[in-house]
Amino acid sequence: MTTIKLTMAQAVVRFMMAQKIETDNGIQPMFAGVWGIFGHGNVAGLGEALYQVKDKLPTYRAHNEQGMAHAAIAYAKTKNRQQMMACTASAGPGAVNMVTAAAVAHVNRIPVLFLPGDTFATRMPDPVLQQVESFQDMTITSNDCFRPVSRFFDRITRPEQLITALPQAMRVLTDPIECGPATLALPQDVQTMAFDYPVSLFDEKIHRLRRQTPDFYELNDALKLIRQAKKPVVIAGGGLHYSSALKEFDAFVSQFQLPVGETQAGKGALPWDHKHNMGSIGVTGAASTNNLCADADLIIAVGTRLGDFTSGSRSLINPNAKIVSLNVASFDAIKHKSQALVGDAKSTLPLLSKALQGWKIEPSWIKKAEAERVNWQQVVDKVTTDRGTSLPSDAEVVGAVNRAAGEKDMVVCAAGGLPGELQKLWRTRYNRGYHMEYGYSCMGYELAGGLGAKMASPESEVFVMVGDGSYLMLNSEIATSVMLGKKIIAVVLDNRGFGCIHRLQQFCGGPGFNNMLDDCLTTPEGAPKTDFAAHAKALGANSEKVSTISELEAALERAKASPISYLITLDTDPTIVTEGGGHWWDVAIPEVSEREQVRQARKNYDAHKERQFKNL
Ligand SMILES: Cc1ncc(C[n+]2csc(CCOP(=O)(O)OP(=O)(O)O)c2C)c(N)n1
Ligand SMILES: [Mg+2]
Repeated sequence: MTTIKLTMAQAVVRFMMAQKIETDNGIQPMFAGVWGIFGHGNVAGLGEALYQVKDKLPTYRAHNEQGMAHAAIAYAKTKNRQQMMACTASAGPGAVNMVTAAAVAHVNRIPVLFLPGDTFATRMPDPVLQQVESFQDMTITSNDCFRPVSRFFDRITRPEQLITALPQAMRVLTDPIECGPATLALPQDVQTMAFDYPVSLFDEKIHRLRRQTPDFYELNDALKLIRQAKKPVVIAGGGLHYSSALKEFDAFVSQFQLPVGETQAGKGALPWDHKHNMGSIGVTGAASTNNLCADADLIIAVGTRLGDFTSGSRSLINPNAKIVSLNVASFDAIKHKSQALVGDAKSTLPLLSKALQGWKIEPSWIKKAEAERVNWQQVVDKVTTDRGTSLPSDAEVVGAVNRAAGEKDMVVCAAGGLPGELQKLWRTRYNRGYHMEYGYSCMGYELAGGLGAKMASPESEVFVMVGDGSYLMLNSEIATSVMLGKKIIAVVLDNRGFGCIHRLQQFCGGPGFNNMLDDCLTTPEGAPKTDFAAHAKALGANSEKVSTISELEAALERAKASPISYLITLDTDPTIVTEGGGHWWDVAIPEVSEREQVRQARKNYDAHKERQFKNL
């Protein structure tokens, strides 16, 4: 056997470079690059190894480990999981800064290879700087925090362990079902240890993303249910994108004239003006889709994990409706007592199209759906039109940004009031034009996510829509976007606080408390007015502040013309949300309280819980 003497870190890097993914777009390197913030836990080992290959596998320096991992997630999401990045951070705080992002990747099922440095396997210098030191278990390090939020975890305590660990990590990253973060914790001493690795370990490996066809009996059971239905609704989930099944999906819903509701992750599966696209579904759903769900006799859920926002906390879908859930993961397919149809969407939808030939749904249902769709578009037109007031609503800002966005442009968002407004109102023109992290809805994803999305889709103008709260939580990757020449356009909606949580608090019977800056403990002068434009300028971006929607429209044109990242900030009204559509969301209310408002809210809550109970 031919061998090559490499350090463990050199072997990790060499192995990564040998991995390729073959898709309809040809063969691509699996890893487009590595994000890294070095410290003593990775600078000498992995840092040295990455330097050697820097011309073939670029290393990108970020400013915050969570931010860089958000960028890696957004990159892989934009690439439909067909290409990805790795992230390395130093042992201790640098590594743990990535744990939240690992959870984001886990919930959203996005592949990221995490390579945190770890404490010495030999334990000779213990406690090394930044070692947490468990009193009762010497094997615990802070990297154990990655375990619950990784789809695969290993700690490489001997260099030869890579021979079995690396292929397993690649398996998870490329498996449509298990896909998510893979973490290899790399003790700093082991990174530098040499081993005679078999040369064959580094042979080019071409991965293909597995396409599962359905089980014969399960398919027949699903077909039986579908054929009986007269009033179906289809849910379009994120799995459609990852399966590259959009053509097949369009063919399926067009053939049978099926109304479609989009989840946050599924949005863009059909263009907004597609004849059968009813708009969004669920808590932040369009009235069109939600009205249909209340009356439907069958839901065909495709590639969705049926989260509470989609299902209206299990109270949206009429309890008599049957559910057929087509999903690559059996974990998701059996939810809500569904008839599971385990399979890849691209492989399975054509089988349904063929086997269902002759299936006719009620003509009045098709008419009703069309009327609902037209009505809903009128609501969207109305709320996204400039009212000419000095304090615009989020919806008006969404309208202005949407009008400024071109055919191939993208909006990126994650948390606050905006995800709801965007899901209802954003008119998605192309399939990757809507990038919402709403699995974990992690504040601080937006700006860093925008950077990753831009790196994956350089031809797109990337509009990051972000609230003042999320901006203040994590904004450092603006500097990275300027440094790398990866332009984003950030639009900051400053309503002076956590507007959506304030509204939720009031809905739950609470007083204004600790959400809006005016309701927080401050000095007598009050909370400072953050100058977001000056802040972004200080990080190297172009920026300006505007007051009205027409000023915003002009500023967006300047932003598009700017060669570097550009931030526009404006004050917005925290009280206005789009009233049309929407649905109840299960947020638990205290059973006893001294506040009458809370007692009232609880009554309302109990009534909804009854409805939810019927759907269990
Ligand atoms: C990391 C993180 N912390 C807390 C939350 C809970 N949370 C959701 S939205 C929100 C407020 C967001 O404020 P802002 O970005 O200004 O948006 P707005 O609600 O004003 O539209 C909070 C605290 C979260 N989603 N993520
Ligand atoms: Mg806010």
